[in-house]
Amino acid sequence: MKKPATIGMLALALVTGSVLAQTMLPKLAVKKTYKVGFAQTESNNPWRLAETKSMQDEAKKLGYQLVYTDAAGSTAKQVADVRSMIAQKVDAIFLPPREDKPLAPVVAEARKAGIPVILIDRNIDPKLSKAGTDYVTFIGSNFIMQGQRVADWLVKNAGGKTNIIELEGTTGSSPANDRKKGFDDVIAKNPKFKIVASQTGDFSRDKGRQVAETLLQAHPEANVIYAHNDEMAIGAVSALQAAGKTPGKDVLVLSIDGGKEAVQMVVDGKINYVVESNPRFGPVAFKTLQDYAAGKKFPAKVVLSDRDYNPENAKEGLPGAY
Ligand code: GYE
Repeated sequence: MKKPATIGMLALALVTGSVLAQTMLPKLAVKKTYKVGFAQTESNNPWRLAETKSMQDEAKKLGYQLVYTDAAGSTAKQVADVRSMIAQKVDAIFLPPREDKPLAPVVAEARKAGIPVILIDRNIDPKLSKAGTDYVTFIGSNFIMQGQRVADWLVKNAGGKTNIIELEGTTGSSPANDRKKGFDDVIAKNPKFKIVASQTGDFSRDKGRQVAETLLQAHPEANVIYAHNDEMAIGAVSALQAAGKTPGKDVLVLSIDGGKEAVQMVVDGKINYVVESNPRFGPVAFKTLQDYAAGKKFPAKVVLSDRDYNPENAKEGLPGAY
């Protein structure tokens, strides 16, 4: 009688154990210092550089070791970078998933290796990875709201300009998906406005310029350009100038990010409206890590608030832009 019961209990314990292992986040010990990974996506724009600097500054301030990698715009490299951090047994990983699906498997691998992951700046497809189970939390902006804010501004201030070219961010990235959804949904409710073309410029200045050039030729009626980030908006400004059009006047230019160069262009009247996306993650990211170690529970998202820049406030806001 005793024997089967023991085996039964053991089997139950094993099953329960493995279920728990599948559903619980790894613990993080409270320590004086940590070795933490930060797997950056790329470093080709001021937003990324500001984010990296903020993370490095905070790690330095706290006396933590930061294992920093740069995926140079390759999602496959970012996957490999996270794997190498797991192999190096870092205490925790800060991850901005370049695309929202391909990073899900390595987030699970980190958890299985006992390493908590905190997502920063970009999110993962919620069907593939869950906050509180696969990773601790997502810290970042509400991208849908950013897109809505740009569209709301346009609806109020268009002055009859209603034919929109949309320059999308990196395909499959959460900010590109959500900035499109937020904007397009508001536009769909305002039948005077029309998105005449929408294409990716990969969040890059040069691609943004090239795509804007092509789309402006194909759609000479376009008089609004909505870019999912500053870099593509700055590229679009060049494309407009090359086409003999005055950016900000003949064609309204709208963007998201709020870097110094773009805010200066709002001051100069070349860009009309910018919603900020705050890249200064260092303090909030490391505070989250410490609070997590101390046992605090987190919501699925820690949402940062973003300001905006328009012709009335841009000059005053310029010194605070990154
Ligand atoms: O807008 C863009 C960057 O993920 C929120 O990525 C970030 C975006 C930001 O390359 O400029």
